[in-house]
Amino acid sequence: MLRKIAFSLGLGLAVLSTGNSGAGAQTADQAWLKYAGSHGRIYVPLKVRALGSSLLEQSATQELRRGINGITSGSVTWRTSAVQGQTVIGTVEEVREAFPDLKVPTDLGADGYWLDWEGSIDSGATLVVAGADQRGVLYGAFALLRLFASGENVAYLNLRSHPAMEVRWVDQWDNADGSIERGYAGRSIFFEGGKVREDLKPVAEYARLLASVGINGCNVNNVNNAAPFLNSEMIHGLTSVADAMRPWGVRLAISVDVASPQKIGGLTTYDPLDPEVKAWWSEKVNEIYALIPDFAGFTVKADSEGQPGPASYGRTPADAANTLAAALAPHGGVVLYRAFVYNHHLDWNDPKADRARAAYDIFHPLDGKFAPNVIVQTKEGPIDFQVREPVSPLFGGLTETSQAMELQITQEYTGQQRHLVYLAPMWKQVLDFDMRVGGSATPVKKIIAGKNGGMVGVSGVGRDAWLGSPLAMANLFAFGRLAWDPSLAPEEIASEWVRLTLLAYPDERLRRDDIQRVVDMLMQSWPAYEDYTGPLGLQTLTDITGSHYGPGIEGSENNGWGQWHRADHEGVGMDRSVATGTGFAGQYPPEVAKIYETAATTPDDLLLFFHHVPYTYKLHDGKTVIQYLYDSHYAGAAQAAEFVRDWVSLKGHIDPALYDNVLPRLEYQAGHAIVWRDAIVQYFFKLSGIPDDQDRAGHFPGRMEAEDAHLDGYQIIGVTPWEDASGGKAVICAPAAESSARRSCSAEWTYAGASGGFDIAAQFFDLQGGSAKFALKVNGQPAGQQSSWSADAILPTRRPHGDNSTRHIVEDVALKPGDAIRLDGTPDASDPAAFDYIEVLPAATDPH
Ligand code: GCV
Repeated sequence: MLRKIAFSLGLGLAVLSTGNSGAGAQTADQAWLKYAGSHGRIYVPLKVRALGSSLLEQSATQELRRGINGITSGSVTWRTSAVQGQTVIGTVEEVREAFPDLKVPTDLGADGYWLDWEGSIDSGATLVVAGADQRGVLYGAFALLRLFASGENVAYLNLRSHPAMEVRWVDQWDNADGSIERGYAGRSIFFEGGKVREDLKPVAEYARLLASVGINGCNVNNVNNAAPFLNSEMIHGLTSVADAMRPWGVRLAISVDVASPQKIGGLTTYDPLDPEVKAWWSEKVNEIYALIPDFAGFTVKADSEGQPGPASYGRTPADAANTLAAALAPHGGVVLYRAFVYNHHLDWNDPKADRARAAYDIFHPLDGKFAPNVIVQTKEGPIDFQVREPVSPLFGGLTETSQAMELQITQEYTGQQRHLVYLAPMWKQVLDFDMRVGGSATPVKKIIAGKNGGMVGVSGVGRDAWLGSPLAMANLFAFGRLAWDPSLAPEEIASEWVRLTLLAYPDERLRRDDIQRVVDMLMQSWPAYEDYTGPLGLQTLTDITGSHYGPGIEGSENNGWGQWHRADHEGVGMDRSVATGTGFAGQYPPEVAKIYETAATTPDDLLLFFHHVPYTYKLHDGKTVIQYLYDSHYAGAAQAAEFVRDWVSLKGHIDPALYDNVLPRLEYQAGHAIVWRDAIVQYFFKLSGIPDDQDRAGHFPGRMEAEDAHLDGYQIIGVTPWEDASGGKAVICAPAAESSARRSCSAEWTYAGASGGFDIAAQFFDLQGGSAKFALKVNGQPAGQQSSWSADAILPTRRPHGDNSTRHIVEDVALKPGDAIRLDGTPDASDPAAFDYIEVLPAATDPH
């Protein structure tokens, strides 16, 4: 069982809620660009000579000097060897001119680089960093530093590389007021109070971080609130943002509202085919390029989730995209038109209605009708960044159109950075998926790399240490690495990131095993999250109309949003077959469509996405669907607990600050995984009425419900949704503000188990609006160390349910039959010290 949650949860919750905002400068060094050391023996000519003086080459040179200096003369100087000679940096033309005898490649792809070692370790060497172009120089410098810092030997190196995709962008969903839609790491680094921020140093550092993994574009504003960004004042402000990112080869893009000609231009229409509208866009685009000559282009969300669009005038997405494209084309800009267009007022009672169909139904007929500088940007799955979805069939349905795949780095439906979920394995499956277009091998990565397409990652970085959680940074890193080279293995990327992030600590005790342990944690994290949230293609079983965080199974049903799973007493899953369902399966090319058409041929992990089956339906290994639902939730929660033990085993081997930052996050995750497990297991147990063959569903040894206690002041409430609390009920103490006479409430049980030493977990609701206090007592005395705590985390929502249900463990409590166990709760402001149950657990060995 988990240990020390009691001790560290307070710290952890503080970390979860406040991060490092306001604490010193926000720099790329806080991520993977630490340059503090290396564990391999590295040989490096220390002198860096720049052949060119362009802006990007200056950045490359400065970075190389900084990196080499840091790695070789910082606090971790062991095992580096200075080599006589020089590290030379420049474009291929410059290198050719400076070294006429060198066989410099003549066919490097755009943005590519060549790293070449000439000479020897003993008698002196020239280490060449040659870029196909200026960006290539920068990427070559970062590639070399990555090798150094991850402990690779670069002596006698000869390496060339170029990106597989042209579009390698991140999208921010930042609002002008400084908030970030689906951001979990503080406020915007770009905007505040309706304007561009004055301090853009973090923007420059962000661009540096992005460049280090080859990202070349950044769209800075929310697709849902784009109109203000075309005001002339804002465009002026954006020039500073472009200036901050330019030295790192990251081009600025913005989201635009297609109704802008009317909303801010004062026209009476925004019909994309109206000549005045077209002229307005051209003029606006000219205004932008006059200030930002390397402006990258526009991203568009239209006719989607309430955003205006061409449908208002009976026009198509191609009409709207082409109008914008025509304005941008003379300047070399592009339009990323999002295929996330669907009707969110679908009829839930219509068995043929299916949101998953929308992108293909709308965009496939337009194939070939888009201007060459339009790229259709499609989310990787047909719904919305769920924990597992099939690949969007649209990738196979647009053979004449440039395409980009949109992925989500910010963990909206995958734990919001409070849960460790390394997403590269999910992305890799999508990239490798063979669409069989025309009956031949067409992996999605090949489709998007063709015709100037690529990958766009919704990143959501903020002022709180970029993504808030240090381990979540692996996702940003992996996104860039995969957009550069989608053939990389997620494990390889994880290993690289772990070495860059963890090796920076000058402790020789960090062993190969430790590195592998963290890599394994990352690799196990997406499967674990899928197991305890929504396995078998059910999608993330969260309230899709709320925070998208904790369990909320029925939130997906009975509404028009179309994220349905259709669970009833008999069975579960959406029938998307052609024969009897919505026909979605038929949107794939024939070989793939055939696989998804029947339950027998559909892979188990997508079964319920494509088929409605009885709970007793047998998966490929013979296990029933219902038993799998029970088992996977227990296995996923057990894996989350294992992450804590894995991390604890690194104590003393890694940077103590990193260790302390991550541990409470993992402890919190382990507790929240139990909330997920219990919610989904009890929901399907009740709905199906089918017992768990391991007898866990509905049985919680050692659990004592709040509603069964002798209550003094506490009132029993029904929790909504009911499955988010054990037995559907919890207790609240009337908030102090509403009942000034009452300062605290208590719940008391008489212990009837065996004598011995135990841990006691208290499952409480940590609500915003105050910091309620709790104290656990046995026979009137504090139950042990850390038996008092505060509910001071910032978790979603202000009413008790699965978003904010969390646990505190009091360790080593001596109990004997007849003992009185009491939990005192003291409300604070509007936080009513709500709790669900306590649980007496076997005491575990302390792994700390
Ligand atoms: C920016 C989902 C998210 C929204 C997001 C939308 C989109 O629905 O919950 O926050 O809006 O996707 O991608 O446009």
